Amino acid sequence: MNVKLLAGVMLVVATGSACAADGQKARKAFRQMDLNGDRALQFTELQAARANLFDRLDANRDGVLDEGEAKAALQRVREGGRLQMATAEGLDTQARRMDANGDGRVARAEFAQFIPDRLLRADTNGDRTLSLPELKALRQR
Ligand SMILES: [Ca+2]
Ligand SMILES: [Ca+2]
Ligand SMILES: [Ca+2]
Repeated sequence: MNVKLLAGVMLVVATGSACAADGQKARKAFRQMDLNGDRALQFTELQAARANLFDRLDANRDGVLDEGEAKAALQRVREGGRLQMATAEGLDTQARRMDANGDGRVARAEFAQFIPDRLLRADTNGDRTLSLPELKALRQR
């Protein structure tokens, strides 16, 4: 299993929706993820969104993302033109962090719990919530 490839896919797909370059798309993604409607993105809301995303990517529904599923997702990311972002993220480190038990596969819980470094850093006041100003700063970086 190519965990590195998988991590790249996951990063772009998940962070891409939260900070899409296109403002309208970003707003729509934000409204979908902001479950409690407080106009801020709690990490718990992000994790719920990632669990949903996992279910979309897990084509054979076995609760684990395999290489074929990762490649299919990567293909979609490529078409969306977001690949550059993935390569900038320090994939090795992120991949190791996502595969929490180190068995070389990414299970649904591991995937959902994982918060990409980019988003951890964006939470500048450390309250595990991304406020609108914090998200805005993220998009400008
Ligand atoms: Ca919220
Ligand atoms: Ca699967
Ligand atoms: Ca915050």
